[in-house]
Amino acid sequence: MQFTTLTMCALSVAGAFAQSSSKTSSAGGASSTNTAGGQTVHVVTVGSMNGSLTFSPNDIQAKVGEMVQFQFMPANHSVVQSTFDAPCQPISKNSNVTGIFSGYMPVQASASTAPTYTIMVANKTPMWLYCSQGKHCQNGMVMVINANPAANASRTLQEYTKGAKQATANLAPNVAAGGVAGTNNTSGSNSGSGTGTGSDNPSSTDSASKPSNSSPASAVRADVSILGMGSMFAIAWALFL
Ligand SMILES: [Cu+2]
Repeated sequence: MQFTTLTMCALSVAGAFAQSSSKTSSAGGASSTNTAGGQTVHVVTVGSMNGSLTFSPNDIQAKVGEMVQFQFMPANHSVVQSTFDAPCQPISKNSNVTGIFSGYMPVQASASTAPTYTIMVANKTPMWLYCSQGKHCQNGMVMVINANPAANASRTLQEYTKGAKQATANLAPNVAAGGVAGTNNTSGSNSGSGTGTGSDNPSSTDSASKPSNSSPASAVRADVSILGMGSMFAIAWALFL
């Protein structure tokens, strides 16, 4: 599971029953699309079954109102938002933006489901993200949502990665914020709502490196009880499937 764009109805429980569903997957696992309604969810795999320190994909474009779901592989990663200029530090340290933080997501190597963390994209401002575990940020576990090379050619994922490499510390916020946690099975339940907020100046993109990984065990399906639909929606979804 590398890059998946899921489209699902997260607008109403009734919608889950009303909408048709389809799923396509490319043979190479490069991408797949689920549609069951109106909501697009971009899936990012955090880490990998082989232990690589990657977000995959690491450079995505998401429209306002779309969602990004992080799916966590072993062993223990996180997603934190920083400014472009201060990688490996929570954005709240360097701006008035709270930013997103998934919390740490420990996952056993034998796990058959992946914890998830889902945000809604609130605007087109680039969101610079890193993993706060160990030296993962310094070692390149970084990504960007909505890089904007047209607006600022010097702000690339490549440059952000360079900055991360030189960071003297890798810090995490105290509490999770900005998204909704769940699991990628259909029996999970959760509640709450979240909004991802960009807070940085426009930036550029680096599409040179798309880290590869494999997650053979994870026939991953996005948790549907995202963004506040709660357990009722999860149950509805399970029935619907
Ligand atoms: Cu990590």
